[in-house]
Amino acid sequence: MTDMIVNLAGFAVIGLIVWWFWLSGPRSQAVTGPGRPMDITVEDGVYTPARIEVFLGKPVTLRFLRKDPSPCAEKVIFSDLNISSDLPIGKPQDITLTPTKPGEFEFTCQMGMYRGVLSVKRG
Ligand SMILES: [Cu+2]
Repeated sequence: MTDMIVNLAGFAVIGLIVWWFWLSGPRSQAVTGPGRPMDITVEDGVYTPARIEVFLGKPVTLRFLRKDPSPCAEKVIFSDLNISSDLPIGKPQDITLTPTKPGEFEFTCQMGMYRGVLSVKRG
């Protein structure tokens, strides 16, 4: 009986981990447009916010603030948009772009551990 409870607890933990990493989606979201830069913190393996909504044809500035000193975080790459940039530690790095096609564009560190999504909407 005790074994079964332990097993069930184990499955519950596994389920929670699966949900957290693969199914819960980005844990923060922000919308931005022309004007003010959008701050994105790079820390503890996550971009915050990890999902950024922008509008087609409207220039935006994404301001990356890297707090993670590990080499993992040293670059941000928008592979679909042919944009990449080095991120200095503790110093904001701006990336300005104008979305030219709608859709969802992933941005990652060079190893793909940090992950974020740029969602381009028609507007
Ligand atoms: Cu990495």
